[in-house]
Amino acid sequence: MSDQLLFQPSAAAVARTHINAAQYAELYERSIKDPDGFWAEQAKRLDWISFPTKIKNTTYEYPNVSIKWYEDGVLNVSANCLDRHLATRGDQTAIVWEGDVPGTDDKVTYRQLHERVCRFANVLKANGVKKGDRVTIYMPMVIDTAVAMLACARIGAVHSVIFGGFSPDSIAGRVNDCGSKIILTADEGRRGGKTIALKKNVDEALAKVEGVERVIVVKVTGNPVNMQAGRDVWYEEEAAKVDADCPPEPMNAEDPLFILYTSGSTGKPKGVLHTTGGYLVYGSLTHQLSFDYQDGEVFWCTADVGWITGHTYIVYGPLANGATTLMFEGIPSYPDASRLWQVVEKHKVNIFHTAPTAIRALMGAGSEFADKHDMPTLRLLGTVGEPINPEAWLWYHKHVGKERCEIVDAWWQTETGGHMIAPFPGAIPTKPGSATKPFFGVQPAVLSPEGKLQEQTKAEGVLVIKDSWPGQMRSVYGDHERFVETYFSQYKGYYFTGDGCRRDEDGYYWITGRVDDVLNVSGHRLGTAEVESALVAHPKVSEAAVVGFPHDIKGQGIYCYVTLMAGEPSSDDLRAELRNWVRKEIGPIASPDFIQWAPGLPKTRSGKIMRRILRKVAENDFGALGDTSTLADPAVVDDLIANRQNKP
Ligand code: 6R9
Repeated sequence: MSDQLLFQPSAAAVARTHINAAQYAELYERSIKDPDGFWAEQAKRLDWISFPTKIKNTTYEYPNVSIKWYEDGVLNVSANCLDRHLATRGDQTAIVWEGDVPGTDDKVTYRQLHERVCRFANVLKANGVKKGDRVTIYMPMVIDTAVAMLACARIGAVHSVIFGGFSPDSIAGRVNDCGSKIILTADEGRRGGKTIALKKNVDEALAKVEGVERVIVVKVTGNPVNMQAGRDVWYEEEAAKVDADCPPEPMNAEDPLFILYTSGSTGKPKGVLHTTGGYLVYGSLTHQLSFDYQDGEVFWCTADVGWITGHTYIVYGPLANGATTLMFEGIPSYPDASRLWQVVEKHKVNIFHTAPTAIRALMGAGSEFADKHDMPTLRLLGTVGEPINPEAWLWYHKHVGKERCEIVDAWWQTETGGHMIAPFPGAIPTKPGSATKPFFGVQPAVLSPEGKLQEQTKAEGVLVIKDSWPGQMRSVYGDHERFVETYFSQYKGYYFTGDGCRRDEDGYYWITGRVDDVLNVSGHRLGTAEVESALVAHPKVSEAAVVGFPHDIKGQGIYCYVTLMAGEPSSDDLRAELRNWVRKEIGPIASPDFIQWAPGLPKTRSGKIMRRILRKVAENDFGALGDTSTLADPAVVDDLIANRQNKP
């Protein structure tokens, strides 16, 4: 596929856009030359209790990295998402909810959402939650989950949302790390025609952590669950005891808003910390401009609220902008591959946003599902989470967008809070597979792996960012040193993204994927180290090494090399047992695709596993194993090649 396939913005997109090509160029330049002036101006999009006089105060200088934006400003996120809209759009729909079961739906207006958030906030207070306390949220895709997040923001509590697919062990680790004393959950979740035992998972997690005093349970399916007296309460009963009057807590712009755990290349998941003012300015601005959101439109992002995409582009960005945001409880393939398109038509969606893995899966199911639906209201399609292959981009454009919709491929990360590289619709021509150009205030740079700045336009290497933007994470919760070491130590003076990229002759960025030991499986981040430590926790496993390999639908699959304890016989049953074990330890997203028995792993004489070789074997690329002379025992490589797995 040529880089030169270029799509000009449609006449309709050019006519309606907030920002045209000339304005993009001019404002981008201003945002870099005068960040204080530019971001002070942008801050006016929010309601402040006290408008900031200090705008940017950041340094990437190792090891004194410090990031502050709007540091003397005072505001409340929930007031910005709710209260300020009541006078102008109190009766407008804020959230449309589409249930897993076709035919089930719901909606709330801004006024109703405001009331529900205030009531939930009072329930939190009545249960002892104070400003600064961490609140774990392990809930399904229901309106009450957005309510719970906003209720935390209203009283200044810091939420930590855990994706409903994570296991009890993963919950326990996250609850323990942030020291949260309260968990908000539901009896069960629904997904793809199945139920997910959320409360049961919380119970199992709590057998492993101390300090949790209260579990508040929202009724979703109504099936019976265990309630531990003195610890567990039903939300509905608590809500009946409080009123719906709860003034928003004035928060400093740099007060924490939430923690979200994400995988890195080493150790356990990190608690990415986002704060109040900069996050909301950046989240709401990117939501408005990268999707060219305009009043009255219905915006649908298919992510789960358990991920950053759900935080910024289901809840905070859209609601800060007074948008109508759609929350979908189900999955793209249930009951069949036309579900998303039925929902688009049913709720008259204007902007639709999903991940490449879903696009590839739906493409694989057959174009006829999308072709049956005209979806006349659709005008813009987003893609996020992993690199999109041009074939999937073109399919999306043709079969979903009917060659009429703009496509916005947005590159960003949990750490960045909002979009970083993405085409402004109506201003920037797109190339299938490229996230195109940086957002305001974002200065990407390409370095050689050794750290040399590539100054020429056409370049390839690792992607770093030169200076801070308001949505940037501020720290790793409870471990600032880990923050500094992870993102600022390898390439001094830059924020290291962990991604590789190419910049073409037009200055367009093409993200090529992670250059560290982070996997991207169906758009979900997973550290190889996490899967390895789950495997070695099994009593029959002595050693394990995990790498990614290209997977048609998931983007990357999980390939595991496992060395068993001496004398332990290998078998397909054990393979199945290990697969289930990893699912149980981490969650179904970590389920290994392949497990290869490896009597030995390729190690250097100093004992380091040579992952390069393991990756090549997993990729079936034996011609390019490179230098194996530093291996302690070169013979292990022949054994690995001879026993490569090609069926699960
Ligand atoms: C938002 C989100 C971040 C990693 C990131 C990169 C990959 C995300 C992408 C993309 C190519 C895009 N990624 N968007 N790669 N094109 N448009 O996904 O956050 O879960 O933290 O993942 O995802 O590798 O570094 P997160």
